[in-house]
Formats: sequence, C-alpha cells, structure tokens
Amino acid sequence: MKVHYQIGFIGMGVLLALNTAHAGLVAQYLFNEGSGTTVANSGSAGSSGNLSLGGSPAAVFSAAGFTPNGSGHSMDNTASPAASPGGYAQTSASFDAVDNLSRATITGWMNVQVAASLARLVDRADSSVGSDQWSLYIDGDTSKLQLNLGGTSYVSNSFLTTDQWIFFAVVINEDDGGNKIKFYSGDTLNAVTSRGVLSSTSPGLGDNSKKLTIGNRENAGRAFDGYLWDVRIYDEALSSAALETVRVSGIPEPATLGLIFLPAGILLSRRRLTKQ
Ligand SMILES: [Ca+2]
Ligand SMILES: [Ca+2]
Repeated sequence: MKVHYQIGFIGMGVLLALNTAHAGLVAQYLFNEGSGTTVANSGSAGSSGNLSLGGSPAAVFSAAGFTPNGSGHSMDNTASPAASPGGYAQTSASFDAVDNLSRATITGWMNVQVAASLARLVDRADSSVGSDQWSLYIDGDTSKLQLNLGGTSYVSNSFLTTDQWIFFAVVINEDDGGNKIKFYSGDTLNAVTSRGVLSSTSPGLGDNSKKLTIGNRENAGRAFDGYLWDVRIYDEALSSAALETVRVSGIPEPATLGLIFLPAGILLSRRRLTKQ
C-alpha cells in the first residue's frame, strides 16, 4: 500500500503540472459539439467567447473522428473557396476578453485543404488590419503564416503543408527584447519546433471592438479553406515546453504520451493490479 500512495502522489504532481500549463487560457474551442451551430468556449472568458458557425457557404462541424487524435469533431470550412467570402466561427459581439494584451499566445491545429494567401485563421480585424486590430493568416508565400499586429506584419519560416494536421502557435511577448514574436509548429508525430523569432515594436494585441473570428475575418471575406481544431488564446507567453504539452494533449496516446505520463501510467497499472 505504501508504494501505491507514493506513486499516487507523483500522479497528482503530473496533474498539477498540467493545470499550471492551462493558467491564462482565455479562449479554447474544441468544436466537439458535432451538431447545431454553437461552439462553446472552454476558456476562462466563458460563454461571452462562444462562437456561432455561419457564413455563406457556412462552416459546419466535421464528421466524427476528423481531428488530430481521431475523436470528436473539428471545424469544417471546406465548402468555402479559399481566401474568398465564405464560412466562419464568430463571437456575437466584440471579444474584449483579449483586449490590450502585451503577452499572448495563439495555438491551434489546422488541416489546410487549399492554401491561399490572406486566408484568415484567428482574427479580430477589418479587411485591412487597422490600428489595435490583429490577424493571423496565411502569408503570400503559402508555406508561411503571417501575424499582423495593427498593420505591421510578422512572417514565420516555411512549415505549412496541405491535407495534414499541423499544430501552430505564435507567442507575443512585448517584454522579451528582440524575441517579441515567436512562431512554432509541430504535427501528430513531430514535437513543437521554432518557426521564426522576430523582433518588433508592437504593443501586443490591441484594444479594439471586433468580434473574434476563427477561419475568416469579421466581414467573412477571407475564408480559410480547411479544418481547424482546438484553437486557443492565452493571456500569457507560453514557453516552447508548454506548447509541446498543448500539442501532446491533442494527439493519440502511443509513443510520446506514454513516456511523458509514465508516472500516471504506473498509477493506473497499480490500481488495476489492486482490483484483481
Ligand atoms: Ca473549398
Ligand atoms: Ca475592446
């Protein structure tokens, strides 16, 4: 029994570490509803961050299982023509929970079907990104992402491919000297890796009056043609290690997950043993 309690304590430590990684999670969209048009926000901003699927042609929930880990649903915006008027998931009003952040992190999984310049992924902006507005979209070089903060562009290194689940992240940290904008990517098999570190004079995510829009912009003119899943916005600058934890939480269990959660795995094994 003594061994059982000690291993249980280690398991709780792992759970606490996971909770710490989620501090500052303002918005999170898993798209797991699977029917209807409401996408719940499981982040700290709560229902004010809920999204509605809409547009013409409208975004819908994917078929069951079309996600990086093979369970639940994703946002399916493939009916839309790339970077043209089409579908979106959008808040009903200005999403002020992410106003004025000098530190922020945007993460998500994308499965690009048609890569097109200016197709918007995560956005609080007009057609042209005005002062204090911001948008994350596919760059003119469609193997790259571009973060536009108030009209100034920051471009990642190449990493986009089509018809594959890719984990993407951009970290904004006004206080980090010459490293204020950092891009990362990974996929279901490969760990998070840097895709560019840029200096900037940006003040971060501005205070504006735009809705939060996933897979398009507020006026729906630049659709992302593909699938999106587990899109998150944090009000803090996540480390690459924390981003890797986010990536791992979205993939099937085998290899990597088994190693990282070894203590928890032992705990489960012990419990099974004691039940027999
Ligand atoms: Ca399409
Ligand atoms: Ca505002």
